[in-house]
Amino acid sequence: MRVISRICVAALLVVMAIAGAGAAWAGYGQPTPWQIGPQEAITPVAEDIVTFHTYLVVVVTVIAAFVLALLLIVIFRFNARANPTPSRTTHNTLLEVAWTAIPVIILLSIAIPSFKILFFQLNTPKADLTVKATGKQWFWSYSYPDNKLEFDSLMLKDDERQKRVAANPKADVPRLLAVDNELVVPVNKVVRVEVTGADVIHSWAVPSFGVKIDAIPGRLNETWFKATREGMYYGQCSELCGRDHAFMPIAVRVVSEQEFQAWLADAKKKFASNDAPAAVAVAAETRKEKPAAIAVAAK
Ligand SMILES: [Cu+2]
Repeated sequence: MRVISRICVAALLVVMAIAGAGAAWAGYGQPTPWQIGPQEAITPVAEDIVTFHTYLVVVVTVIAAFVLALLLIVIFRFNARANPTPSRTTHNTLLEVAWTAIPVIILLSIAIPSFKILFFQLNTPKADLTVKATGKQWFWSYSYPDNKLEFDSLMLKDDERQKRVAANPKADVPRLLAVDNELVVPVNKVVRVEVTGADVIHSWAVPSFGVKIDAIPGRLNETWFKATREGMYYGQCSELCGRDHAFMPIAVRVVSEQEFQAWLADAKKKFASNDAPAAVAVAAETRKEKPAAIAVAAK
């Protein structure tokens, strides 16, 4: 028994060291080299998920160490050479009750916090802002329904990233993650995210927010987050959706309330002027086509 408890304690210490180091190496808003833990949590939901994850790592490590210890004892103490005349003992009521009850208790200790986090994730509190993310092959469209604002968010190609760095050497444009138009949200505000797909199933996921939800055509899914720290947070489409699945990143910029209002005013002008010429051109095109149609009908 002493051997078993020693192995368990040693395993626990290793896990705690790894979990601690994992937190130190964890990426801030994006993955980092040698990162082994989850990305840094910046929403209440993500914090709960990371804590639960650490707890699970401890549980599985202790169980694995315990089973390994039992196996080693059986291999070395009870092999044919060390133990030539085996005991014929069968049934031990206390042991049988214990090996039924203890796993049940372990499973309950996992299930209860797990369901708590699920309900926390799924019940959207009163939202300060609603945004809608639509997954398309292969980019995201974002809209702010209360502000009549809509735009597309496409991954920056390598030459576009180089151009941005040339213009501003401090620009942080991580490969395969940086986009042309980020989703911008205010800090410390509850943001409701409505998620849908325009063609096939995509998935809107941001690890630092603890958010991952499928974008399904014909269905409006809902999730929420409350980012407690300003910064850039990246995610990727997390449902295999076709050829460029790997190239439709999600970039969310969390800013102060004033910065958000300023961005909103700018964005309304920027994206409105983008749409207007197209609408005018389509209208003109329609007008041009009419005489032709009439001509055909006359023939
Ligand atoms: Cu996708």
